[in-house]
Amino acid sequence: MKRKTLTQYLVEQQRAAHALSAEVRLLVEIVSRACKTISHAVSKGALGGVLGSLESENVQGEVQKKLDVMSNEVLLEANEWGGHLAAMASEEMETIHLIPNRYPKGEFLLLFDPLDGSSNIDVNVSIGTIFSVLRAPASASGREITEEDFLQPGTTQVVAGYAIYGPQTMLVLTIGQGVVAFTLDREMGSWILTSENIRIPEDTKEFSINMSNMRHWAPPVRKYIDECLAGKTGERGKDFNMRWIASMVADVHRLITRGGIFMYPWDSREPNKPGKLRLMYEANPMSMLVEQAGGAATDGNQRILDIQPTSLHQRVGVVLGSKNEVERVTRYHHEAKV
Ligand code: P6P
Repeated sequence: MKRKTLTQYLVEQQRAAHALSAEVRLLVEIVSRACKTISHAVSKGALGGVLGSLESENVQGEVQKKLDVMSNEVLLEANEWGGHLAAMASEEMETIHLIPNRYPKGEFLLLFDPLDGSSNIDVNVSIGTIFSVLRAPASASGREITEEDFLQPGTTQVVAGYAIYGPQTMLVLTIGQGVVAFTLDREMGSWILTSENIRIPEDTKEFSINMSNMRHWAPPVRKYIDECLAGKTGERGKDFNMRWIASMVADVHRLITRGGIFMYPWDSREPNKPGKLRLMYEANPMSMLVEQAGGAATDGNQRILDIQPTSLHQRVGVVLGSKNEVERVTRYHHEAKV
């Protein structure tokens, strides 16, 4: 049977009971087209003159890669004219990006990490684009959008997704009706539906964490990982495997595909920061995808999607993936507090 394209999937969702709005359908199609452009540039590597770093740093204080800036520009330019957005926010930009007055404005806010894992670009390891869609608050109608309008908990997300630029280029998406995945047919330039109703196994034998930070972890994280390392000889009674790609999109894609637990928890290197990863355009979209696929996502203590943001680029501890493992880590955090 002929496989569906992204367009057919979105048209069918629009017709279905949950009535995906025409603006959201347009938004997803435009973002997915921008991801095709980014995929094309990424795949050229050295041949495209896009590798290497710039002299500049982003708002996170990280050296910007040429592809970081290019990917950001691609997403901004693709989304400015459509009339579906009120404003955008990006890991690569300190302040929000308003839609120029020459274009109509819509009711949605788009947030993105244009190229996550960019430290892997120059060594040809999978990277990706993460995006999240919010509705502009009704109170914003008739006035200019402000950063505060973006500060909504992850439970208010309308759409979440990522593109992963790996051996295949894939788009993994949720509009709140489960998780689906599309594979890019480069010859036709079409996103082809290759996985529907993706479910994350509730148990796993695979954990994903940067072990070099072990001495900096809080006790509950150390306890959990020590038990995994003890394997059959310890109380877990089973051996675990470990993976760390240092590209959140790749590590999360693996657990969405076959189960696992991904952790970037608070550690004592920067005790005043809750974690390394960003809430609004990394943790929230990934948490929506994981929950929609039957997994769980907490900051160690509370559900990530319930966190009320206080600033656009705020960071958060992340523990997400197979439900039973995330619940174990979260339980250890709660026990440590009593
Ligand atoms: P570390 C990439 O820079 C990133 O933001 C995530 O994609 C990834 O999970 C994490 O940082 C890797 O961090 O400290 O292991 O290099």
